[in-house]
Amino acid sequence: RQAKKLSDYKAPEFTITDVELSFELNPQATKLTAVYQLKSASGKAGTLILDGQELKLLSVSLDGQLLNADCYQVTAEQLILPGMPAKAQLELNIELNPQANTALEGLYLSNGAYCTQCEAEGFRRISYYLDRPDVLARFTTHIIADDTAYPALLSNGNLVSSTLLPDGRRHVTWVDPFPKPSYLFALVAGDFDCLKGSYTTGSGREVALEFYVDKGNKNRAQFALESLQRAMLWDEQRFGLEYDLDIYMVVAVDFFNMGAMENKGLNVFNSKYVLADQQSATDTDFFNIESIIGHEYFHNWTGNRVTCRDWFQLSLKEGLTVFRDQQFSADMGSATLNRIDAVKTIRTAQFAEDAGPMAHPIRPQQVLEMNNFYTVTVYDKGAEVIRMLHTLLGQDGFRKGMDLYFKRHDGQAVTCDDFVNAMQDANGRDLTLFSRWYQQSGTPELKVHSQFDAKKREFKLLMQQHTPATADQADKEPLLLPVRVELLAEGASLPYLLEMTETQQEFSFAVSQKPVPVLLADFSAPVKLQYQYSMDELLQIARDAKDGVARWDAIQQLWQIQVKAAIEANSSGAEYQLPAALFEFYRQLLVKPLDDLAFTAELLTVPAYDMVAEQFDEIPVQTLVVALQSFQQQLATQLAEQWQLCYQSLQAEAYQYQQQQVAKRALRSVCLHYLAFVAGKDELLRQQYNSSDNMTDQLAVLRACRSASHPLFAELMSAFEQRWNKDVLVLDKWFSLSASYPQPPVFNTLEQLTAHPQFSWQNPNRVRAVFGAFYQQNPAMFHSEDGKGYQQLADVVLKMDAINPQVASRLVTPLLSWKRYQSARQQQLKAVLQAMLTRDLSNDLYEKVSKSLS
Ligand code: HT7
Ligand code: ZN
Repeated sequence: RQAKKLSDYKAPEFTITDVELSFELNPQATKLTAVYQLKSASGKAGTLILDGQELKLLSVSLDGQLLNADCYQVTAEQLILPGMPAKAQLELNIELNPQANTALEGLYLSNGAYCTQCEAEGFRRISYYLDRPDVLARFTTHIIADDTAYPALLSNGNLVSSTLLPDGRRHVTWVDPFPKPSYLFALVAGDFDCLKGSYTTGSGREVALEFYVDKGNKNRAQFALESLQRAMLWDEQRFGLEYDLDIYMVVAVDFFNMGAMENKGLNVFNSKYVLADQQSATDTDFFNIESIIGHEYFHNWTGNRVTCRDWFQLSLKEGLTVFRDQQFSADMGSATLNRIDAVKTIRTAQFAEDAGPMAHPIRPQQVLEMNNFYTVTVYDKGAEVIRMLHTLLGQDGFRKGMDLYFKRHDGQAVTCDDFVNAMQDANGRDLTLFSRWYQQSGTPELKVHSQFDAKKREFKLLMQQHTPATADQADKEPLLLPVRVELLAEGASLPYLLEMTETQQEFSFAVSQKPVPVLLADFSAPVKLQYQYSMDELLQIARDAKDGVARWDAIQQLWQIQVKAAIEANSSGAEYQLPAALFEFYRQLLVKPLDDLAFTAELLTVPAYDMVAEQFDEIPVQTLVVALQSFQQQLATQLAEQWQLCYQSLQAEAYQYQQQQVAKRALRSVCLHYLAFVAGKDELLRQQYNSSDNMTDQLAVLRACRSASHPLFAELMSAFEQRWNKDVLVLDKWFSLSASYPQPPVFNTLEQLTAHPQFSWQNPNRVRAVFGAFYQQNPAMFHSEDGKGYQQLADVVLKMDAINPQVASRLVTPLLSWKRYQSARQQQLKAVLQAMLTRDLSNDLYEKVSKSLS
């Protein structure tokens, strides 16, 4: 199997300027006629090589002449046409079988509706093509299908004609005036309900907004529509970017490999990121909908108008667009809480990726299967890199850079260097050193010491940076790190922005008293910080720092200290008791919550297993699980009265998705969580479950009961299943809760879940709901000592590989990091991976499994 390398990039020898596609839809035999206007870059004739996979080629014509089969060559992945003139019209006739397409790439069926997914390399499963992002063509799409069964026939751009044919079929034509790469092509055909709205752009143009959803779900799309309107306004106000077509359509489908897809003018969404109402969706679901609707909309400029030259540049559009959606969410709600969530993602999933066999820079250098590189590194670390530019240049400087980027590159396919150059040139600042972030993988460690000289009234920070070797790259160089610092002294906080450029550097500050340094405030760089804080200093930061992220982070560090102490106590057979100072801090927070109740809730939450685990080179699974459970039990028991009083002070009100209410529910849920660990709270739990008017509060009860392994769990879960049995999207929550029950019966439960009438191996949402939850939210059982959890997941991965390689390849991730565990687990993990490698694997799975064993 041949990996592709960034260093091998060559501009295409031929390009396609215009594409005309005509689809006659049929579940098993869709007919496609594809007509391309071809042009050679050199002006000379040559061999044209088109990408194609799993296609039935019926005929090929060149400039109107049918070609004999010996004039071209068809392989498993290419159509090779020698002697192609410098300018030509090529026509292909192809037959497709959407019904057999379980990989959900190319043209497939979702509950009877046709839809497409072309990013990254899915268009080649629709037609032979130059399926690479630097070939930009104008697309015209004709769709012919039965008018009764498929009243909605959609594609990119604007609808230019719609004709009912005598045989009862309809023929529609869509023209997209913006040249685009094939990965942005989309087609949808089905019988949907449509929620309509509109948006008037800053320059006064009216844009039709249309949301296509399963029948009966129109009301559940209202929030998504309003989110889109907010996103459109925000992008005009923040970046001066207006929408450019007359119509923006969103289609919600149940069968989908990822969250959503930004096809030009016709987004396709996983229905879970469109449909919501208070009965069926949680506050987090509403938040995610707004953020993902924003993300896909923002791609219209960062991704579609300016696209990627090649797939190694994926972070050009994804890192930047995640940064933009994070800024949008921060402006729509709490900036601090949004930032905390982003930090959690980096510290858990991204640092873990850096430490594992799939480590790669935000611009990968070598790829076997592109679908494997839609990663937390490319997306979220990519967004951190953009954020550092924003920190270094300031909001205005960043905006100047964005303006220049669009001025230079609108309508082009470009590289990450082009983006950094625009930032550099617009601000007159050399960003050569900064660019290293694009080439270097791994998590930098930032070690800091401090010195105070009372006589000189000088405080010094001595900083060292070091990036450990990663699986893909042995040698590392120093990076440009923006380090936000606050110095706390005499009740005041002084802010600084330091720029670290060397391996070692010293920074001096004139102060009269020894300050407590708040280091890496706002998590200003994606690094691991090491500084010896005392408990008292951390508590002071938690109380007095200006930056909310730093306050939260101080509590995280306090918990890390507790975890280490608990592990030490455990090794000498003792049970560790949390210190009085920590109870006192929590008691005060409960008696007098901060103005921001959501932030208070966040501070009162014991870090999750994966946050704590990431601090260890070798993860002591069972000790961590036991320690975290014991911490929650101790807090629950010691402060039982305070949890109860705080809970009672937060009376439920008629549900609205609105900031203050969301915050209040978050704090109530935290109180309820601890109360589930206290005896005698059955009535309270039952009461909240039965009386609440919304999914957030109901799910809080189920989650609390699950975490505390409370006897009520089974009873309430059964009620939930009965209530939501017909609504698969909601039932996914039940699947996840069932799979994350932290006790051994869960292995039987997993079997029962996959036999449930609503479970389907073909539907990624169902598979992820069960098995994603099992490995992400059930560390005790996933890592169970007999290796059963690993074997269970390995079996599922192999089964899925034959159905949907993208899903299989995402599911395998937790099995890859065998080096992070103690020897018995290492052996078990290695054994399942080695067994996998003896099978005939997809490229997706092969790339990951083989790397993990090499
Ligand atoms: N740009 C999209 C990435 C994507 C994708 C989406 C759905 C299914 C398969 C996919 N492969 C890649 C989504 C985004 O980042 O906005
Ligand atoms: Zn994206």
